[in-house]
Amino acid sequence: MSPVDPTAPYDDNNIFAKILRGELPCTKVYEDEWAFAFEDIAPVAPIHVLVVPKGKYVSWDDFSVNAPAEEIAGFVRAVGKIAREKDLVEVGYRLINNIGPNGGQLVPHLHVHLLGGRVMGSMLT
Ligand code: IU
Repeated sequence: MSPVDPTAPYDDNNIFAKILRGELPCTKVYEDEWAFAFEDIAPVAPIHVLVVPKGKYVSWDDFSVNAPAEEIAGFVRAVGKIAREKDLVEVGYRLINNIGPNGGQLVPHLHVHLLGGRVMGSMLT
């Protein structure tokens, strides 16, 4: 896949849009008014969940600029709720959001990677 152009308009045919519409299968983990979460198909940790907003946002930049505050709050709370449901709060976990080409974003619908179930190494490289 090509790196995401963060300035491109939202593409209704992106793979996560299709998952959200139920047109492609996924292993669903969580759903509420604001967010939908499913298992990553290529997990890098015992728990690797992708959390996406139900709204159409290309990236964190798009979301943080254009989403209503209620939607941002709903999404952020959903991410935390999934971590709690997976009993990750005490042991800890990692959230990652890749943005644009340098960030390594491949799918042009905002998604937060929630990683847990193992000790994470340093990622500050
Ligand atoms: P990125 O942050 O855009 O680089 O992450 C994309 C993720 O989406 C990556 O971890 C893929 O394994 C994952 N993924 C998926 O779970 N299902 C798919 O059909 C596709 C990618 I394409």
